[in-house]
Amino acid sequence: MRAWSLLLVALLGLALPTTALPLPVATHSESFETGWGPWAADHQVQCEDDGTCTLDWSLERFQGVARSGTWSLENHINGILDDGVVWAEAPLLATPGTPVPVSITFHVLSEVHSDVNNWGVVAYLGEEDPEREDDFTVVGQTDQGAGWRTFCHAAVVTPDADGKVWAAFGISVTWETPRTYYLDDVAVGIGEASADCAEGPLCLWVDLPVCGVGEDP
Ligand SMILES: [Ca+2]
Ligand SMILES: [Ca+2]
Repeated sequence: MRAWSLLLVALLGLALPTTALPLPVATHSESFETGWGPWAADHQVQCEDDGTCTLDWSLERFQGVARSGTWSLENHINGILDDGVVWAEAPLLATPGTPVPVSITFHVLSEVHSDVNNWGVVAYLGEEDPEREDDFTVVGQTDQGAGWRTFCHAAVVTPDADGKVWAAFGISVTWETPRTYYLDDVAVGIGEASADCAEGPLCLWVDLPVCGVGEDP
């Protein structure tokens, strides 16, 4: 290339406005068929902070109830304390210090439709490891119908110096009873809010215990 051509290219480059390219979308999906992937269990109950109680809870992979495949997460909480949140959390990676839209979509199985005794479905997206109930957003309620229901949440997150974006989803005690729910098919989109979240939570009514199209009760 001649020298004048190189100069022209350089001048054009200087003259053209710089347009920020859209960030690539990275989707992290997990169905818990072979393990936890990047996810881990965590919980919080207020009275554990002062040593006056211990929350009776578990969050474990479970085979036999699933929205897809045969495995899901079984979330059990004894709500006798009338308090407590149990969740799965994952540290994911994005560009350090650059604000990025993030979305999370997941599914919770309610075995019955009930107008009372509904528990909170919660989610978190942020730059810090979620440790407390206050970190979470209530994105819906359980037992709005029998079957798997889709829940989602979206936020703009500024990853920390290591590029970490934390995502979490779980169940929050509302009534003083033991309760078990199943959670499956979580997807976190980094770089773009998902269409599901843009449109709000969707319902998918299914036959139990494995996903299939069913009747809206
Ligand atoms: Ca699964
Ligand atoms: Ca945590």
